[in-house]
Amino acid sequence: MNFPKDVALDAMSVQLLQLLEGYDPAAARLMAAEAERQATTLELIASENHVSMQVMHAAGSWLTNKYAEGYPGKRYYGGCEFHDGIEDLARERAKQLFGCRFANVQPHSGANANTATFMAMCEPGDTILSLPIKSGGHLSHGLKVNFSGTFYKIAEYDLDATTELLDYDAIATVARACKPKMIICGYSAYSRVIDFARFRAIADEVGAFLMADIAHIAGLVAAGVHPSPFPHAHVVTTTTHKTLRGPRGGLILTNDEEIAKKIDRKVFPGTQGGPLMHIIGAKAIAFGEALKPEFTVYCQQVVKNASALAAGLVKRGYRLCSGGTDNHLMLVDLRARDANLTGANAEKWLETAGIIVNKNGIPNDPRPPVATSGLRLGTPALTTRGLKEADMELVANWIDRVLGSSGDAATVTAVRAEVRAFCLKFPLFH
Ligand code: DSN
Repeated sequence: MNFPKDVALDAMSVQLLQLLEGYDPAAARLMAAEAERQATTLELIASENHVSMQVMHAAGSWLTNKYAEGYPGKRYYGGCEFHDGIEDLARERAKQLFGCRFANVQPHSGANANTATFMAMCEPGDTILSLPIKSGGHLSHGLKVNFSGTFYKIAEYDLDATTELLDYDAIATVARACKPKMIICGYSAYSRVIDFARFRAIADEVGAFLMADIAHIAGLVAAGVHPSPFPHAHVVTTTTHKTLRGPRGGLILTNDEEIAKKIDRKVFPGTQGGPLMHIIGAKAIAFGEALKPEFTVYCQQVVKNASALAAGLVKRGYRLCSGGTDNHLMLVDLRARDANLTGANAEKWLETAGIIVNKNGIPNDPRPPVATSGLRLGTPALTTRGLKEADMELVANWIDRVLGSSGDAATVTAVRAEVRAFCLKFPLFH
């Protein structure tokens, strides 16, 4: 395998590539290239992270071989003894992590968790109140082309047009008018603290359920760095692979026994068949990691790094939506730096320089989603690698050199070399 000598790989990954080299060279080449890409680029996509070696290899283990439809103690297949143990371990750790009574660890993804939750809490045609995707919501919260917007009547609240913050009085007004069956809070591109207690007060006033989708901030919530949706939300959904730093997957939590029973039925057999037991095994290990004191320190550093990166960008003339960040991400309005700069160009130029980001619409963005005026940047992955506040100044500087030069080829090449050398000082596993 022609793997670059200066990129460190853990022993099991080396073995895997060696196993594949003669067996399936096409797959081996692509997997090696991806390992190198991750090791030599700066990952600033707010919804991504680098899992530990243990979580990564558990996700590729013999647990993948089993059908375990049903739940621990009530399976539709024989041979599930140890799978029951694994799923129980994941459930118990999830409950401990979020301080709640019930956990379903089977959703294959966050969108699947939301599908099962919608089906458990509402009937088709019921009204659901949520923030639209264009303002930082999520497609599974009611986008027309998604199941949520197809089978439910979606009412929307929006951010305040001036402050770009949640306006709880305005949300209450919309809720009184549309009388939803369920209100959704929790977002994909909102950089401020969410007041779950206030949302619950609004839900109670109009007789609605409150669903909190904490996919982005789950790690911060588990670590106590962002307020918890419990005891306010009736149901909490999340992914497990963002700030929580687990394998790709979903999770549903609640304190209510009746809701928990409905959720279980709607995950299986309602919307899924056999659970991905290798992923549930990896979730158990990741939740165990998140219960350790080091994880709290990690999440605190994620937030400190986001503040430092935000300051570095503001200093260089960028505008941050809502004026800043309280969590792991920021939404950058590029037009303040250069009126012609689009998110699409910024994403492309930065990728060539080894800085991985995603274009993102900003509130009331005049440009279409394929262009956008913004970038969404997050610090979970960089913090996993060990970067600290001082490093954020370097990152802001690299970003600005690339964007300030409008993607000039010589500048991008120079930054790419610097980023690669820098990344090699921060191996993915340490
Ligand atoms: N696509 C995810 C994100 O990037 O935020 C949400 O599902």
